[in-house]
Amino acid sequence: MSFKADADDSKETGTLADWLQHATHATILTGAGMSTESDIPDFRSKEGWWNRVDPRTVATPEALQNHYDLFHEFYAMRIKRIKSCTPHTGYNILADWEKNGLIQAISTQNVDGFHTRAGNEHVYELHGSLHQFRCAHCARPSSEKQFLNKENCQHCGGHLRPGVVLFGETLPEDSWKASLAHIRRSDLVIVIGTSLKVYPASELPNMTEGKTVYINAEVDHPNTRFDLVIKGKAGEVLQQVNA
Ligand code: BV8
Ligand code: ZN
Repeated sequence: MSFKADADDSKETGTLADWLQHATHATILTGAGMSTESDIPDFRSKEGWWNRVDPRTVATPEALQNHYDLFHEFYAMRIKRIKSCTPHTGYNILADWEKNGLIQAISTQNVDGFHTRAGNEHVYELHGSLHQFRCAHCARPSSEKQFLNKENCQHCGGHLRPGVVLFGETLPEDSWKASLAHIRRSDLVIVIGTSLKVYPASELPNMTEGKTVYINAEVDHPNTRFDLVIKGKAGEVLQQVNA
């Protein structure tokens, strides 16, 4: 059975509040839609990055290797953008939920580090982070300043890159394993602001026997995969669940 509701429909947010109170192990899975209310664009919406830039030209190992200028420009722009943004109220709510024992972990596809910044401690970054840097050649760590200045690696002269997972690269094993473990033992999984189009993170909601909830701004097809679907903006829905 699947319910559908708008953010202003308090029945559905009330159902989620009830499930949250009764869950013994709850895990959150977030995507780029969690950060649009903080003014960070997502990827696949009308205003998203992939409607302006072809991901193959900027977010693949081939781009890093063959078009470093474009690759560097794209990531430098995003890093600078994040600096002028801050986590919104929805982030603070998720941090409170963890402090109060209502949720146990957050797995995120986001690379902005906002969950940690908002105060969550059990955060698993499935697609890495825009706050870590390394040499693309020898893998030694470097700094944000070196990356933004477009310096080369001090050890081998290689190009520097942010610690994000590009298309075709494998996910960090520790984050993936921890996410799987949390989701497998969860009796409640809440998926927020993701199109679920990117493998293997897209498989995570299928790996629980617990209740599943989908909170997303666009819900265009009947979503039988979830026990509860709430159409709305992440920040607004979370505030209503908390009310
Ligand atoms: C892997 C870089 C094993 C980091 C990103 C065919 C060819 C080649 C590869 C593949 C293929 N088929 C499948 C693959 C695998 C590929 C994949 O899934 N591709 C898809 C797209 C077809 N996956 C991989 O390559 C992964 N690795 O599989 O390794 C392997 C290795 C070698 C060979 C085979 C297998 C690596 C995946 C990581 C990719 N990295 N970007 C960066 O620059 O950030 S992906 C990119 O998408 C982002 O990183 C992001 O994290 C990720 C997920 O996107 P979402 O977060 O879901 O964002 P999206 O915009 O899509 O959706 C946002 C939603 O929120 C929307 O629905 C919107 O309506 C909603 N929304 C907006 N605002 C709000 C809101 N909702 C609520 N409130 C709001 N306010
Ligand atoms: Zn190097």
